[in-house]
Amino acid sequence: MDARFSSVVPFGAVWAQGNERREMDLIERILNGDLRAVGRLITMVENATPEAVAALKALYPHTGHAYVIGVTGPPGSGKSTLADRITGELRELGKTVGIVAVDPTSPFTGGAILGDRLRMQRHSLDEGVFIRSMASRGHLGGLSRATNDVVDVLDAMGKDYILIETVGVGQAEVDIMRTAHTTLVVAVPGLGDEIQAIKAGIMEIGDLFVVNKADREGAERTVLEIEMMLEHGQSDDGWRPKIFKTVASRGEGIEALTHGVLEHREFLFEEDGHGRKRRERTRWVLRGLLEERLAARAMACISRRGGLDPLIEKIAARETDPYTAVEDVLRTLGL
Ligand SMILES: Nc1nc2c(ncn2[C@@H]2O[C@H](COP(=O)(O)OP(=O)(O)O)[C@@H](O)[C@H]2O)c(=O)[nH]1
Ligand SMILES: [Mg+2]
Repeated sequence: MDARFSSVVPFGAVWAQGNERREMDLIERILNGDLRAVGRLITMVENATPEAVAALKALYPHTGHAYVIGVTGPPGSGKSTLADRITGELRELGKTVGIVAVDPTSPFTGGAILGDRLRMQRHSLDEGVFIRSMASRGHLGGLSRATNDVVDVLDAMGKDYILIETVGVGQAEVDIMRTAHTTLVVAVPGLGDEIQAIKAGIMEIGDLFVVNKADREGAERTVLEIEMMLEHGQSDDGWRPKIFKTVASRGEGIEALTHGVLEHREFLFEEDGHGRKRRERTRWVLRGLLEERLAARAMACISRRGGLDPLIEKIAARETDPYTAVEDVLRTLGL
């Protein structure tokens, strides 16, 4: 028999210790900004492994320092180009930046993300910038929470600013933006209907509005349209959303936009809005986790009792009702 296996310490315990050591190592490396370790953990987060949860727990005390900027708007409106330009401005201020490009439609590294990479290539050799794209596949608990976790990882690795770029505008994007302190909503001239379409939900979460591609005809009208929409809404924290015109591809208007972000940041700090946003984000993460974990336990309980189908049949036959069935499961779980 191999001498390693005849040790007095059971093999399982040795293995667990080895695992723990590897995990500590991973945490340490991430805190030191090791890019490969960060990349590995993000992949683990994307695959929702138990090791990812353990690592996120260990990293959590080291989070809460980064300032998170969300960039959302229709595909092709110039979000990646804007993110790239804002990154340039922040780098000039001596700040480090993490970029998370979220593409819920692409099941693999598709054209859009490849394009994003190209547009952000300017910073690909800059050690102060970390870029990561995320696809939608297999996110237990949803893409928005996985994104939130990835932001925590970049926060723990010490990035000063983190930019989250979404692919389009919809409910998924609204959820993703919950992680951001400042949300930029990007529009382009000549997309009147688009603005109408994004009016609900997205308009409410915008702290700053960007009319990009201002080199195109109709930029002024788009600004007016947004102004009109903003007049109807009233932000509950006293911040008056601002509108910026940019030509991201030429870098025009980016300095003013970046200053707008910093101004909103100042505003949040003064009004304790920073703490409020953090608590809102925490509330949302907590609720999401609770729902997910409780539902998983309930489903496990149901499958131990033969699965959902027999239960559905019983309800259909009026032998029981959905309320009683759920109460039964909760009682079994001790809830
Ligand atoms: N004319 C013009 N084109 C731009 C501007 N900003 C970005 N683009 C181009 O618009 C296309 C889409 O930009 P991208 O940043 O990928 O948009 P995203 O899908 O929102 O991330 C690219 O070809 C950019 O070069 C701009 O201000 N004016
Ligand atoms: Mg993009």
